[in-house]
Amino acid sequence: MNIPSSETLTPAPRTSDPEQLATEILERLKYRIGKDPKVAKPHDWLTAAILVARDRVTDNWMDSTKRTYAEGRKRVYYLSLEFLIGRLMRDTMTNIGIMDSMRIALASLGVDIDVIAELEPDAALGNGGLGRLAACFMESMATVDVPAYGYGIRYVHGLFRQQMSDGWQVELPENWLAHGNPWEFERRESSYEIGFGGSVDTVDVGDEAIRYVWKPAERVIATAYDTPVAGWRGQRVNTLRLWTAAPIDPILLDAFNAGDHIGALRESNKAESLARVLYPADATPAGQELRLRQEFFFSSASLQDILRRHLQQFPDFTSLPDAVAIQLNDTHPAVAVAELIRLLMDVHGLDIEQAWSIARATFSYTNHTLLPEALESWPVPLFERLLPRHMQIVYAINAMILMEARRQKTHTDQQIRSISLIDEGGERRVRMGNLAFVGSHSINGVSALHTELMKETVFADLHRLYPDRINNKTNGITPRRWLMQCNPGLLSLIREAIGDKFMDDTEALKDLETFATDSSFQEKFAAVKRQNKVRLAKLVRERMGVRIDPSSMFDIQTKRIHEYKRQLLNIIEAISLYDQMRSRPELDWVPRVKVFSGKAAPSYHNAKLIIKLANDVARVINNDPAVRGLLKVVFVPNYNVSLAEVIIPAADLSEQISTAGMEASGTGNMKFGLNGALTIGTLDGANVEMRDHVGADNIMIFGMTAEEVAKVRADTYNPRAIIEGSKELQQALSAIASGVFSPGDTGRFADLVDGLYSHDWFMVAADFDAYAKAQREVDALWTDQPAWYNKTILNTARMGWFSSDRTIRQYAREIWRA
Ligand code: B1N
Repeated sequence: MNIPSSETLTPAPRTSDPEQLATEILERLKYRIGKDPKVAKPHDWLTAAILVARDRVTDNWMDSTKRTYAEGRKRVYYLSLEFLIGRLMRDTMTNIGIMDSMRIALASLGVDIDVIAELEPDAALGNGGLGRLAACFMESMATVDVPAYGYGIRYVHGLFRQQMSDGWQVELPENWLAHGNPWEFERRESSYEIGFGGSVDTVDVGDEAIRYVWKPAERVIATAYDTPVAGWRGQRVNTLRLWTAAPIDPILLDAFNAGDHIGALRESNKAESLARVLYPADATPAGQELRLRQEFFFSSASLQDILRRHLQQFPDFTSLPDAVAIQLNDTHPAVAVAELIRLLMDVHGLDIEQAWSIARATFSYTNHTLLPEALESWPVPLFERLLPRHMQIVYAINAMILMEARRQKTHTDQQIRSISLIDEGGERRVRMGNLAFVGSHSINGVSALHTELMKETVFADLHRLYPDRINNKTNGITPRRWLMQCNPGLLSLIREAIGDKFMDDTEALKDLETFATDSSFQEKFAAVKRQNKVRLAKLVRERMGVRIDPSSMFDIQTKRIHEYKRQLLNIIEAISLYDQMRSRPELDWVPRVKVFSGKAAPSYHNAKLIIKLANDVARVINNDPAVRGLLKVVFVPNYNVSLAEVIIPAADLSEQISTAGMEASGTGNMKFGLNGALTIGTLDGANVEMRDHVGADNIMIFGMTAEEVAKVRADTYNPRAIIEGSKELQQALSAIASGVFSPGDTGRFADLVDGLYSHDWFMVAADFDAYAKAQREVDALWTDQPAWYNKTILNTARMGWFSSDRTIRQYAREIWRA
């Protein structure tokens, strides 16, 4: 029998006229979902529409894979514990160019695409910027034609849903797979065994050589699920491969038959717990055993998959670094360094020198934070118990590195200690950052400032030993999702003004510069902004019952809640403004709405208290007639990718106010700027480069520099003296402490207020006056609307460089050589 190739199964190039699409939708509805249109529910229509899009993507997906083989292209593997992809329907349909036809096709069947689009779950397999970056990178790698696989975990429950209960954050489980996932393909054949625990044996293999054999005590099976990721214009489609965990024996029948029904499922539960839930930690410590298990689980499965694919094409692994680049997204997959060496040595028979040099030439590592509490390290006893063979390998690598450092004679004992893979101060711990560093040929930071600080702080001594390895790759965002899809009004306006070139080359947005002072363009730009604000106001009223006025300035801070991001600074400034509005009602106050949104790590006490404070302050200010509606505060619950898509286009002012030196890059800052918001911010992370691109006149920078922060910290900072020297700040703090916002519970915010007086680690007091002054300058600018729009249009025009296409091209050229 002749087996048809997949080509002969591919229908002639499909047209995407609405009639054809409508026919396909009805086909999917009938044969894949088993429904007649008369009884189909909105979810069925959603699934049918997605299946039509997925089939079209699949044609290009297979072509892309074949092309990668045929052209002998290098493959890039992006290992990340998080992919915060959000909804995929609009993204995919836009990228393959069928969005408009789909709208018409569905309408002809009586279905509103915007209604069913809202039903698609928001895949929240990530916490914040790091996970969202991975998602933007996946889309950009497909767009700029880099053959790439994203590897991660298919969490059954993504990031928790946030609800407010009397202003406190409550976490509820998220269930994105409740209606199934029409995007993914299960790949039963891509399954691998993953071991934990046990012991290490040695076997004599002759010639005085020995081989190590790890005998794990526990084993689980990792199985792949693939989601196609289509780039802009749909030519390349890459793969997001997420692993799920299953037991080898789904049920222990002996135990079951002996009546132990729970015990019979214990192994099964333990295995499945690996892929059960995402750790809700964003730059906060997540150091439990299950986390290390997750890290090893997905690293090992991914490497086994990579090595198997390599051997299908090449005779051995000497060619691995030429054929493969593996990017470690932070230290979460750093154990892969030891696992690759184990696989090459123990399974494939290489010696340690060969394995080590192949590993280093293959891996590269991105650091995303300098916060000491977020730098991963594992207690040696835990690491050794779970991964005994990897512990040996870590010691072996460490010996090589420390010897190299000693030979160079440039490092003091203290410096040698800081290079070590083992932290010997107190309980011994494996330092995952050092492991990732020494196992990689490239170590990059995510903004220019962050990269310089990496060289000066956490990795100073490793940098002296390997001065050519640290490099910068400033983050970016995909302009498809974060401009073209989330802001259709602005998209049309820009196309009308400068044509479509920017849709393929975001930096062509520069052509808008000439319109920045054009009053008729300014009016249209303002009208688009207003429409977006009306949309947000509607959402706020529906979800929260609060009315906000679209003609007010929308002043927005959305991101994870973290002390270093200083939502507290923003709230205190709101309180101070409230004080002043009441005491000087005769002044021309600029109407403002302060919008907050973001989740706190469930175990992060102060972050949760900040959410409560925002809500308590909102209640008091919003209900005080003396304010006359000139100031409103809202905390919008459950920030996620789809909510961001509504909030960001509606911002007039973007708050990027972290303590200088602490935000590695930020990416929300870029999204707001691109969508025509003015930024008020510190010289931190990528804000510094945003100032360089948009021009210092078009961004409101305030506060201490990273250098000043470090200096003030070293010189015994005295926040109490600063607070006592600032009337506004002192008043705001005493309002909080005296229970103005927590009547009957004056102690509620003591941890926050006392923290400011006693240490103020994040320098809220030190920057307060500068921040308040900058806010009044923002007010003044607002009263001159042509000047305001001149600046915000220039922001949109000059933010093109922050496209993740640019970032990916830099990774491809300078790190991956792909
Ligand atoms: O990564 C983003 C940056 O833009 C942000 O500035 C940075 O804060 C963020 C442990 C993290 N750094 N570290 C994390 C996330 C989860 C976790 O479990 C750390 N996230 C960042 C993209 O570069």
